[in-house]
Amino acid sequence: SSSNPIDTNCMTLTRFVLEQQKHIPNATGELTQLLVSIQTAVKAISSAVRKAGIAHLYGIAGNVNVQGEEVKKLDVLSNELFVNMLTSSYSTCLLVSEENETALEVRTVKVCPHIVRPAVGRRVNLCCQGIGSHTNCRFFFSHSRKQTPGPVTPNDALQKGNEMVAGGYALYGSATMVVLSVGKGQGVHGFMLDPAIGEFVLSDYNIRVPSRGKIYSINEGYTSLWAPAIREYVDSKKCPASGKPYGARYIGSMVADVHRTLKYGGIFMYPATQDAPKGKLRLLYEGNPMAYIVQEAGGLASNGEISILDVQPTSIHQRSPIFLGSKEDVEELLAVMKKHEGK
Ligand code: P6P
Repeated sequence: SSSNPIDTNCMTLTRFVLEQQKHIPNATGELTQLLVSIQTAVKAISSAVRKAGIAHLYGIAGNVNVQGEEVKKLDVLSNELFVNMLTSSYSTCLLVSEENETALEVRTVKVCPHIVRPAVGRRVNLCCQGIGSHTNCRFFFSHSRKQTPGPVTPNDALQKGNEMVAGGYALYGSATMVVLSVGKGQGVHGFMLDPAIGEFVLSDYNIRVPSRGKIYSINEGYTSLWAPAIREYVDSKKCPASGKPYGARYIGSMVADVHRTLKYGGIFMYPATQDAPKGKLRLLYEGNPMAYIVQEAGGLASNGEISILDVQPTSIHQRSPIFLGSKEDVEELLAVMKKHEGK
């Protein structure tokens, strides 16, 4: 960085997206407008997360979300923030959020093309991790354009991940980061929040997933519930016939686990289990944004049979098994799953 006390030419997220807009035919600036409103919500949540303990934002809000899980205060706050910021951005017509059983139709002056599924920090287990950071708050978004004529309906949200025009996530770790891609071929880039100027500044240009990693990430507490193929694959990482074993890392926050996988490689897995035949993670607002990012960064994301982005959604809160990360690691797992097919 320059010797000046401040960077007089810093590349902010807004400036970066505006510049990328030049390469996108008939860009209208609505996506940029949307991202500005998303940034405002992420900054406000970052501030709330950092003082959650003092502001007594911990604890149970007393209500439950569509999954029947207790929702903590910060989740309610962050959901309200995103809904309000996105609604007032006049650049989206439909919102799907885990906190709302049905899709929220945004009645704006004009029907805007963007459909945003902000999956805000649902289960914000605000435990102060070893390094005093909060890793479970996350927000990710997947934007797609309205494909049907006429007024918006909840079914407009049921689009394949391949229809997305942008996707990304925010991670409130030791720093607050936004990682996103604004279109196929546009690459994946990371921006770190600089509290001094309240801007997200480019910190990781063109993130690429290594073709193979040395880490597997799965909740081994459920080993007894896995299908034989998953068990065989994980065992082969722990006790390989040759070569060194993989390391194990599992934070229990999808954004934190996927962010590590994106940066350092390896594989993140949330398989179907006996008691969750479709797995636990939601296709529309967890699987799709993460698959979009990982694939744009050169990795793979599969449901065990096809690419996550090719799955045709049938309901806004549906779940899907998810296997994503380094191309060679995911291909190796899929080969083991194929071997077990029809057994
Ligand atoms: P498990 C967090 O509760 C979450 O929705 C994801 O962020 C995370 O990957 C997963 O659930 C963890 O689930 O069953 O391993 O605790």
